[in-house]
Amino acid sequence: MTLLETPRIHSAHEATAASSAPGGYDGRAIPADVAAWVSDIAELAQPAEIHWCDGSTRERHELLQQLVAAGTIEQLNPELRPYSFVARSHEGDVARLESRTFICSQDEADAGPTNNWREPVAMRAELTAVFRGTMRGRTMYVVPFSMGPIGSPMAKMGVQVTDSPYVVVSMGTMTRMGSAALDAIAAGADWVPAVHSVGAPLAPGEHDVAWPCNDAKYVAHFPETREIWSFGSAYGGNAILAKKAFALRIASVQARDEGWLAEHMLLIKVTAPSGKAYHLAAAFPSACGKTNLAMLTPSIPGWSVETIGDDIAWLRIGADGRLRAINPEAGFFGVAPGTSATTNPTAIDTLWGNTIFTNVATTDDGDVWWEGLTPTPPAHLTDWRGRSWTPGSGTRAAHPNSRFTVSARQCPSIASTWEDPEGVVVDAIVFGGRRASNVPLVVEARDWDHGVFMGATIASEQTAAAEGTVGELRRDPFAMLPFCGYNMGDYFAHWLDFGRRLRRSARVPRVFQVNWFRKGADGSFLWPGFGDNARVLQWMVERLEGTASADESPLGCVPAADGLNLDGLDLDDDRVRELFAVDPAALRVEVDDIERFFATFGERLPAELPRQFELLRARLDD
Ligand code: GTP
Ligand code: SPV
Ligand code: MN
Repeated sequence: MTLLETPRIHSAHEATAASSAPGGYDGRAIPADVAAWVSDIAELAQPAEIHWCDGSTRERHELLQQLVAAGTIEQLNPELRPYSFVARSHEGDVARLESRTFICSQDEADAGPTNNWREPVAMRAELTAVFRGTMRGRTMYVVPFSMGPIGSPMAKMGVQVTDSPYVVVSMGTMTRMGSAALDAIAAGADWVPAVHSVGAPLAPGEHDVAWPCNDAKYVAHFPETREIWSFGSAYGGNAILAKKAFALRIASVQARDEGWLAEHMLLIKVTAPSGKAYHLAAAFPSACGKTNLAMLTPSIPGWSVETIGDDIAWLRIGADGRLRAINPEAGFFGVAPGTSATTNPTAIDTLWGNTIFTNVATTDDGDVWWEGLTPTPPAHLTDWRGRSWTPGSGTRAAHPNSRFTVSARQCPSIASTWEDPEGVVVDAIVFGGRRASNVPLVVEARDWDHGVFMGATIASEQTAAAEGTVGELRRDPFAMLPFCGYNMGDYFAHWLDFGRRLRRSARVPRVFQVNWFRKGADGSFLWPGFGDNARVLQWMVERLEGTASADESPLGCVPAADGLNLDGLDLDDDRVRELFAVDPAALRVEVDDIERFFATFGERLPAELPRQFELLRARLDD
């Protein structure tokens, strides 16, 4: 391979020689293995320059200025939305691409039936070809990051290289990014390498586009060597590789090997009127309500909910034998549409400033708008594509997967313990999905193994978070379908085994299943949702405390009559009945679907799941 130009490895310290900004690099601080890897990638991708990110606010400021100059982002009106920006992506780069997400394990069976497997040697050859020269004319940023508070025994390090400054600023919000992470690596921490390019090399003098990307896209994972290679997209989980690629796909493999869990879960602290606090971890598929539950403002007096995380949780059995969890992220990459002062006032407060919005609409006075922000849209907007938009045009002003990127520190409901290096004690685990029919508002599992069956059989209507047909029902076990880095059958076995280990410890968390999205015959949601979901949290807490009674249903335990606090809610008895209705005939169709789904795992399906399945079938036939 011939190099057009030998990349010059310079330090942030050098780059900002006039400043005495702390955290700059002085050659010595760069671990040799990181330097060697960076230089290998540079040789392949041939960037014009290399920039080692120190994570300083000055560096962030300079990158934002540069992104404005390049037209990638536009600054919003500082009086309405201080120090905030809107990005408009390429129209073909708006969501995660599951069909281009690959698990490249040596053995196809280790990727399992739910993943796209690619033979690793062939994939390496393919990736080498697409990455050759792909950063020409661009700067390659080296982005060291920590998932979890630096110094936490549960934290893990990574280094991403990327030629997208938009991705760098996103990583700066979503992770603990910069020299402190590199120092932890220099001190001996393991790190996961992640290579990212938008796949749009620039010829000398060529004018850049606002959102460079490539029609060919890859998000490839090598679980055995713990590597990530992503090409062609700058959007969300395709490009912010610390998030889904590392903290879920690679981390799930690490978790299997090391005896912990890496999950697509929010984490909250719920405090009852008695002052007693409980922690819940809840897994819902993409765009199914994690951020909203994480920031919930209870509609019932005396209860409070504090936020620890809104998308990913890492759970392990602590030294005290309790189940403990951290949020490995440092920010929120949240769904904009539907977020309003009524549905999620905490998110609205969080987004007051210092926020990057992507693919939302903008108002004529330089603020943001999306469907659901206000009951009626402003008379004129610029839509997510950058075109003039008026109500009644028949198009959406904001893209359905438009998002905000904001620091967790700005969230008024953030718990004081959210960065506790030991994690918080988890009292209950919740599984949910978006189900118009069949699935009741809330059900409690009979025990851990039944809870694993609930998690394994989650189905949900597809949302705009990934490509595909919105509304189509699919199995999304543990809300991890797009995020489990290994054979999902082995993952189920790992959960069952984790339960056996928990049973030997002090206390096994309770497991629940919820569905905020059941619809009535008229097609509207039966349950008001959002702040009223606190009523369901109350029932869960009372189950934990042993004060709420439950009735048996074929699916598990449901609130007894009057068990759910519906005070002040205008919900007639018929609706409540519909919310909890169990229709054996419809569920038998569902059971057949589960059977077909389980069959795809062959001998990798742990025996406990068919056993749970037969129990369910028998209960439905009773
Ligand atoms: P990812 O970031 O993709 O993982 O999504 P998420 O699970 O965090 O979903 P989020 O909380 O952002 O919600 C997605 C959409 O569902 C938004 O449009 C919300 O307004 C809507 N939503 C959330 N909670 C509820 C609820 O209780 N009821 C109803 N009807 N809609 C809800
Ligand atoms: C999801 O799709 O579950 C997300 C958004 O949280 S992304 O980071 O793009 O994966
Ligand atoms: Mn998510």
